[in-house]
Amino acid sequence: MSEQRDDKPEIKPFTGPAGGWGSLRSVAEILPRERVSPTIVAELTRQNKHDGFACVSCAWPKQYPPHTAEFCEEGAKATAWELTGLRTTPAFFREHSLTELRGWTDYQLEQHGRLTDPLKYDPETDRYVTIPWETAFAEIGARLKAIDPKAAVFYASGRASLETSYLYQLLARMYGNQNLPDSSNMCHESTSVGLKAAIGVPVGTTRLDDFEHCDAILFFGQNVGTNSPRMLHQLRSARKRGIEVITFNPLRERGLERFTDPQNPIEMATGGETVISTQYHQVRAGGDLAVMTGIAKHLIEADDAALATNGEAVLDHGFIAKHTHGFAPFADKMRATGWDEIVAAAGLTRPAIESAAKVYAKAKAVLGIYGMGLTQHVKGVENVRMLVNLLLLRGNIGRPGAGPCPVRGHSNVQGQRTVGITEKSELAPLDEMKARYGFEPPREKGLDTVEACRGVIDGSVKAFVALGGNFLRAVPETEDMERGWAELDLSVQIATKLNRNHIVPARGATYLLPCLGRIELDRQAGGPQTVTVEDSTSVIHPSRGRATPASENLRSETAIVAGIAQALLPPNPNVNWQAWTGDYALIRDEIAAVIPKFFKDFNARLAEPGGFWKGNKASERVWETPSGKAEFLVPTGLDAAGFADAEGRYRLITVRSNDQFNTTVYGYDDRFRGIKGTRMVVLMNRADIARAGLTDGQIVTLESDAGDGRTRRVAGLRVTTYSVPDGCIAAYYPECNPLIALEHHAEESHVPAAKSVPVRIVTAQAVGS
Ligand SMILES: Nc1nc2c(c(=O)[nH]1)N[C@H]1C(S)=C(S)[C@@H](COP(=O)(O)OP(=O)(O)OC[C@H]3O[C@@H](n4cnc5c(=O)[nH]c(N)nc54)[C@H](O)[C@@H]3O)O[C@H]1N2
Ligand SMILES: Nc1nc2c(c(=O)[nH]1)N[C@H]1C(S)=C(S)[C@@H](COP(=O)(O)OP(=O)(O)OC[C@H]3O[C@@H](n4cnc5c(=O)[nH]c(N)nc54)[C@H](O)[C@@H]3O)O[C@H]1N2
Ligand SMILES: [Mo]
Repeated sequence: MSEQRDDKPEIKPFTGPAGGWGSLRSVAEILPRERVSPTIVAELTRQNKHDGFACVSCAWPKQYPPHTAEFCEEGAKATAWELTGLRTTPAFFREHSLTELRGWTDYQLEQHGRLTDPLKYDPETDRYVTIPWETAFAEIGARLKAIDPKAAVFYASGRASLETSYLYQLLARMYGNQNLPDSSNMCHESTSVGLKAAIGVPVGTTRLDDFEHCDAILFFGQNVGTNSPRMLHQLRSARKRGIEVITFNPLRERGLERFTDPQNPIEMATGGETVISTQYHQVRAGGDLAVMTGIAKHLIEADDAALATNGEAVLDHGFIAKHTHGFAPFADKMRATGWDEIVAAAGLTRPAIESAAKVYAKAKAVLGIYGMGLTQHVKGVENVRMLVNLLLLRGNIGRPGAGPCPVRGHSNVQGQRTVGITEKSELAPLDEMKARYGFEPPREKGLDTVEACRGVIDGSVKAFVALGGNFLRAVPETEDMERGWAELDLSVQIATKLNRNHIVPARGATYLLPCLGRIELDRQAGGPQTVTVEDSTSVIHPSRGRATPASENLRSETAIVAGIAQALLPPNPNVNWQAWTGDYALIRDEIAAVIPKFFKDFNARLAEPGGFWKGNKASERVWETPSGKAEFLVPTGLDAAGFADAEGRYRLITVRSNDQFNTTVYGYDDRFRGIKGTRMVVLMNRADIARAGLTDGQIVTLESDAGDGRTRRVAGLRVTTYSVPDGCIAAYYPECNPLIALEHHAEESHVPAAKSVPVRIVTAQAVGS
């Protein structure tokens, strides 16, 4: 049922709610599929508990006190995926060459389970062969020493703990670069750049209990039912209080419509469900700038009218005067922008936009929740800033129930930035590290993801170390990237499962180093270890793994990073990799000393139930911006897509299914969208299908329309009728990444613009001719 059968998929609208029995069935199916033993199922009850482990799926905060089962369908899948009984052993690699494996799907590659032994690619036999850990470290150290440190990249995928991440950035900087891109560069970097400039902090200001105090939520471009399902509990309780949830999303996403709580016996028994969105607006891809302009215009003009007649003000003038800068030019721009332009760019009617504005104008405390639908556009940073503009108009930052709430992706992606995994000097504690360790940290800006890709393609990047992830599959410009990758001197992949990145070897040497997952017991010289992660709301949690490791030959991520460091760096009396690996509490002491602002008394604070909050100045209305105030931004336009419409050109939205975690494909069942057995679909509305002369079920090819003369194609996609706005189509990530031009990314933040990719549809005959 969740098997792949592209030629005979089952596609029919899903009529159930998010959650409910479908969610429990889905969990029940994945456990046997992954051969997870019954004793391991018990681990699920420890998920997201204070003495348990932090879920390895998304970064949504954990409720305290927790539910009996503080996990969701997706979290259970992620746990099962990590604790699988299946193994990808050295024998597997004796049987399969890399050439053969390159013909496999992403799903098949990960399906053989956990990696068990350190491996090195042998070009003679085109196979991975085992290598002792110490030999691997020594060879990696020697290769890195032989190149200019500026030509090496240290990527992190967002899952590794604060302890490992701190060591990782120290390793890169002591070696001589800050080429430290992480998955955040493909994700919420638009948030980090936009919020920092607007309100002085690079993260959201809201916390879990704000859901209890808000009286409206603006929900932009985040697919809660699939990507952060535990938030449905907070949304459900907020809805039970009668608050309004106004959603903007081109696709009708089930989790944003209706939810049945699988942990509520009465709802489960009676088929009861909660309507999540009270208004659902299917905005055009990239149309949010226009929507938000419309809302702001409505508010400002209503306020102008009220003031002219001595009525009640609509804007919070006290807040604007005391706390913000740049209001006047912003308001003028909103007044001057015409409704015709707004309606055309948003793809929504004026009454629809005004109905949202009216709710916002009355609400006393409003949360602005958002995800990739805002950040992954050419104007992704402007999208984020425009949402802040809206919040500032009514003082909706720094009071209970109000503020921006970016929903982060990987479970520790925000935390990795907090402890210095960043290519930007101003965000890393360089002076503190210099003083403590006595070395000169590089100050030159490092490479972000887009710049690292450029370097791989043009040959200036020679070595690539990856702390998790599937970089080659996650980034745009697949074809050039794979070609460039094959020319590298060195590829080091620290991973739990085999993926596409691992089977594209470097010309020099390729190492595949298998690590412990977070759910597994991490025993070091000093005994069993605890690690920490930071969630989307800046709360830091301990996580203790207990499950038996997938193989005796695994090492912890911390130990692997330290192993590379010891082989590469000259001894330094202040940096004791060996002792730190033996006892992670010592690493936390280092973090506390170097970043006291957030981590003072780090070890002691791990005992705080529910985790500890690292604090957030903007939430106290202290604005760490150059003006000392929160900044309004005048948007430069109304369309976030960054390209004009043209005959035959579509805006392709790349999305995740309910059966995947990023490039990891758990199965072929996107339950909420009613698509089973295939991921090779292109979702399109009925009128567009007819206008293009296509039929539902027809197989087509998508072709990039980036206007740079390059041919980029993905073939074999099934036209599937779906509710999306005119001119917008949707298809799955990562299958469609070969269509995205590297230079099609967000201005300022460099996040690849994966939510509005210019493409054309060509039929099989046309491609062949
Ligand atoms: N199960 C599961 N959980 C995950 C992940 C996973 O793959 N699987 N990935 C994790 C990661 S790393 C991340 S970053 C998050 C991602 O979580 P999300 O932020 O939800 O990201 P996407 O799935 O890419 O979906 C974005 C949503 O934006 C909508 N959208 C697209 N374009 C636009 C637009 O122009 N405007 C508006 N308003 N909406 C738009 C899409 O229809 C979709 O509903 O989830 C994390 N959690
Ligand atoms: N077209 C398009 N492209 C996108 C996106 C999109 O929406 N559309 N989204 C972007 C986003 S938001 C993100 S975050 C990136 C994701 O990019 P990445 O973070 O690079 O990719 P993942 O798929 O999360 O990485 C999966 C791999 O991580 C490894 N892994 C899993 N657990 C562990 C662990 O505990 N330790 C270690 N060391 N390795 C582990 C496994 O080998 C697994 O195969 O993709 C981006 N790319
Ligand atoms: Mo992400």
